[in-house]
Amino acid sequence: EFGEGKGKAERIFGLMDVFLKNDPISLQKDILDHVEFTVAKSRFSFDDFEAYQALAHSVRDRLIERWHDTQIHFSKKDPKRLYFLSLEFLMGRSLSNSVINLGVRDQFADALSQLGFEFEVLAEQEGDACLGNGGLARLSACQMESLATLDYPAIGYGLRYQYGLFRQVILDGFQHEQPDYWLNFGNPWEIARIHITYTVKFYGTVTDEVLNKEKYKVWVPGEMVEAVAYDNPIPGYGTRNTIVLRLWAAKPSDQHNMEAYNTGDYVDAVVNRQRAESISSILYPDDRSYQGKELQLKQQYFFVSASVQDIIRRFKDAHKNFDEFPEKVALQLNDTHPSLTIAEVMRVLLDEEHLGWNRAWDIVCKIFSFTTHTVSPDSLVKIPVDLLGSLLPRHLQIIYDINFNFVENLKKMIGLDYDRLARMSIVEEGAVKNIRMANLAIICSHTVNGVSRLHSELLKTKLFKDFYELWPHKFHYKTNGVTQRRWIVVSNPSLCALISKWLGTEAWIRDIDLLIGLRDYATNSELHQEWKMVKKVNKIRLAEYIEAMSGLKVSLDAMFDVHTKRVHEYKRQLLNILGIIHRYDCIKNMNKNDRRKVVPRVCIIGGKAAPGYEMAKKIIKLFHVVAEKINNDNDIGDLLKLVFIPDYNVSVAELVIPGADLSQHLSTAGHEASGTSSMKFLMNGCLLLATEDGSTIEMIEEIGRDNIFLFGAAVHEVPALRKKGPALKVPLQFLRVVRMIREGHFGFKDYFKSLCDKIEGGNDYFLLGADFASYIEAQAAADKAFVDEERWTKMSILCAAGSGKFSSDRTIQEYAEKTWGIQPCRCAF
Ligand code: GLG
Repeated sequence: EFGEGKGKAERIFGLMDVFLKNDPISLQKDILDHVEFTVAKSRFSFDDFEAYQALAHSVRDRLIERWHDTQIHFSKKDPKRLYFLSLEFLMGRSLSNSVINLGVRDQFADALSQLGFEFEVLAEQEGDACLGNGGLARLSACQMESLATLDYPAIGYGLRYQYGLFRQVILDGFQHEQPDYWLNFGNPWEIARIHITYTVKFYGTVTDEVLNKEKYKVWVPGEMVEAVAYDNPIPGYGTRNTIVLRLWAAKPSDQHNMEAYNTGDYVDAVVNRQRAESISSILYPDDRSYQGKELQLKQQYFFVSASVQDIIRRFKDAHKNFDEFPEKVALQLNDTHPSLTIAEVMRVLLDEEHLGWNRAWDIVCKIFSFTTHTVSPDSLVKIPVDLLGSLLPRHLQIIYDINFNFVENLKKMIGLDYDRLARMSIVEEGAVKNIRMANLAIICSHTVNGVSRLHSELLKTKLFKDFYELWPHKFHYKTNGVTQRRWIVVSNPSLCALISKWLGTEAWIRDIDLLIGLRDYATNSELHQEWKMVKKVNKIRLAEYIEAMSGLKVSLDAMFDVHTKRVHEYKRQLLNILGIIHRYDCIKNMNKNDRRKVVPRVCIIGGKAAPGYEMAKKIIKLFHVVAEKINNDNDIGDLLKLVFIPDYNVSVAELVIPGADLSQHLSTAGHEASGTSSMKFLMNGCLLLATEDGSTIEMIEEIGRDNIFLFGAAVHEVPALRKKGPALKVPLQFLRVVRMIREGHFGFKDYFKSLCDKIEGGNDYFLLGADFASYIEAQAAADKAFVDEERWTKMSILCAAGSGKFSSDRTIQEYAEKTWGIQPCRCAF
């Protein structure tokens, strides 16, 4: 339908090709057009960055085309849609992933080479989109890609932060944070939808109004801000379906404070207006903790309100009333951050759609599902009642009403058990009254998912025990997964080609279970040779990066031992460092003969510490001082080299993971809800050294105990070990390495005192001392396996072969079938 009758449609079709063409000449023409007209450079003179921009725009054209087709198809079919709400998405780079998923990687590479450019070189020009902190945020990105690939009708919603996660700079071994103003050079991967805007209200008062003899609440806001949509297309692999991640940016509202202009305070009024934009300006850099700042709450509500308006607008475009809402809408809350969505949907249905409490509540109970990513009560969002009441007065009323009904019902079910009632109430009493967003989410969601089997057990027996006992049917888990498109096809092209060759098909890229077929060749010597070659190529790539970054030359014969993730006490990077000191100490005390038997290692650590997290920052500094000492010790040479990779992010991970021989996952058992980097390492045939925590337990089942180096206390042993306090026996080697730090062997004696105090004398909450001996043993076992090349290669093949379960395709399919009730809706072009 083109509005002006058929003639116009025909004219348009006559003017343009139905689809963009992907032959080399058409691609070159497109790229050059973008050089000239988008980048505004002469097509006779442009550099790599400009070429990248033009290339990105040519790819974007193809994304837009498919996305339009997908939209039209979805509108026609009107399927139930999934709305995935998350405050964090760690997308990384888009170019390589897009061309692979569009199936035009080789065509673009050919077209570019004829123009004198290399695809790989241009791809390196792209910066990362770091709109998230760590695992949770990257998981959202992987899941969006799987949703597209599996043809599910889904939309992601989030915030378009102007400053992504800080850039980590290391000066003298200390972490410094620099702002990541990532939009400086524009972002070709987003489409600004300046006509899709919604007004978001804050502050103000609630009044009563009567309409047709019914009483309604009316919220008169004190501040209004505009939300503008920025769409980021996400193409599926092996399908035309392209879905969208819609990120909201805050802009000043025109309705804002007209008064100020009229009173002549023009300059002040404009400056004030500008402040509205700060809502979407910055991503909070704290992993697993909630700051409770007003701006953070504003961010949450801003993104929630805009998304809900968008969802309801889309629904109303196709439906006359709300009867079908639960059959057409599934809302996924990614952690507690978007929980306000519940109160917002209630508010809209009550105050704007006038459905009445019972009908609104009935709808709300059918549409929400909630996934929690934590095991720790401290990570659950709590909002002080005073703050919520001032910023969102109507929402506080609604939450109180939901809570009143809930507690009244609960009393009927469990009696007057006041302790339990207090624990389960949405309102936390105390010196500061708080709203517990997790309780709100559990009460109003039909399903509460954990992110691994162990995590779900811990939710049921600890964190949400009271709720589990009340509603066992609500509690489920979907073990996390990662997308093999990014984590093998994009990041490890040589392995990708090798797997396809041996399986005789590329079908595993969509159907990961086929990887299991590699098991048949686990002892095949020809595959072994090729497998080792692939690892070598990736190690060379990583070694070159290390040298370019730090000047350090590392030996390719050494075991590349990698420990990359956010720096946290529970993730125990400190245990790794203590293990390294122990190794160093042992080598120092060996005679020449024994030194010859040492397996050379390159120990690589990377990861950011939250800016206010003192202890994590000390751990980073400790690694650097230890590295300084060891790397400059002539006795040691290539036997042990330490490398810190600064500013670890998605694109760096794509380089590091394929080049790793061994990777470490050391969380104290019971602290890592799932862990997802381990899945990426596993897919790339990297062996794991790990505790029995999070999803590792399920990995053991898939690859077998013999193919992983396990150590440390199991979850059920942890409480008893903690209870022992100072009486806990720790090995002498442990005491010795801690003493070396304490006594200033690596310098900075005073600075590390508090760190040493934290792991000695009964203060060792994360049980480094208790797990030390078994950690050292597991490391020795890894050394032993590494020198037996044949065994190591077989283990490596079996790791990749057994990694199929950890694809986000599997996770998403489970969510779609069991939690969201959505069906694939494949665009049929
Ligand atoms: C969390 C958890 C991880 C988990 C990830 C994705 O700490 O264990 O793998 O979410 O579910 N904050 C996180 O990154």
